[in-house]
Amino acid sequence: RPIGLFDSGMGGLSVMREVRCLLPAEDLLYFADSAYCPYGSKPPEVIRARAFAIGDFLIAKGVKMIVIASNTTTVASLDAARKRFHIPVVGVEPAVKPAVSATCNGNIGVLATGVTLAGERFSHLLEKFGDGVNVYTQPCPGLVELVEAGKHESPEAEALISRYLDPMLAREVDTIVLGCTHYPFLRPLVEKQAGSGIKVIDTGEAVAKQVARVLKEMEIAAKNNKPGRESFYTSGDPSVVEPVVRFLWGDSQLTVKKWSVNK
Ligand code: DGN
Repeated sequence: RPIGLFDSGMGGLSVMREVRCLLPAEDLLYFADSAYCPYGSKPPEVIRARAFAIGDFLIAKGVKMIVIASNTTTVASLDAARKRFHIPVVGVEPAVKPAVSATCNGNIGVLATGVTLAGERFSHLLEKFGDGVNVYTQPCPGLVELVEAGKHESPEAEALISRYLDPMLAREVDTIVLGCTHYPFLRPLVEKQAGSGIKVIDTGEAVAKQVARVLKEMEIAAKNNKPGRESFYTSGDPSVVEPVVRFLWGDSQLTVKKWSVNK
């Protein structure tokens, strides 16, 4: 049985590539909720309703675990999803703890969506790990849309990133957290603008390790060593979504199927 992963769009592929790397034998099923992207500006109840509808779809497809590959959706729905679904549900959150260990001068910047930064989970993270460090947060409207359009290496992306990074760099952050799963695709531009000596951290690898731990604990890991397969679905228009998924996933043959998940 596959592991199901989803996001508002294609950002969660940055988590899926880490899962694929760590767990080559697992079948993976990805759902991009492109018709409802971006989630960052939507009320939490709407995001939660999407998470429930998508979870039902993934379970109908036979998944053995759900990975909410979106910080925004984790904030809005992880606890409720764990109550609703009778299979393990793994979420993601900004890598504040690793950033606190990594910083030398105590100045950390976090890039994420407004929903993630305003959520209780994020304030808890700061209460738990943020003692003695300065954390500068920056919501980044527009970046998700550029990744969705396959423009993660474009001059527009470069300009928007500089608008969001400059105030942080002026405050001498030495560590930057990519707190949205779309942003790892922008890592080269973020690193270029931040310059050497600034660490850029995301959560993909930590999430993949958590997925591996849960599979082992529940004794549901793939039993053979055959390479796992991937399948891709979207609520959007596959003819628009497919080329971008091919590009981001690095496979010019893959196909994306349509699935209209209704509330
Ligand atoms: N990729 C999502 C996240 O990690 O928060 C954000 C998606 C969105 O639609 N804003």
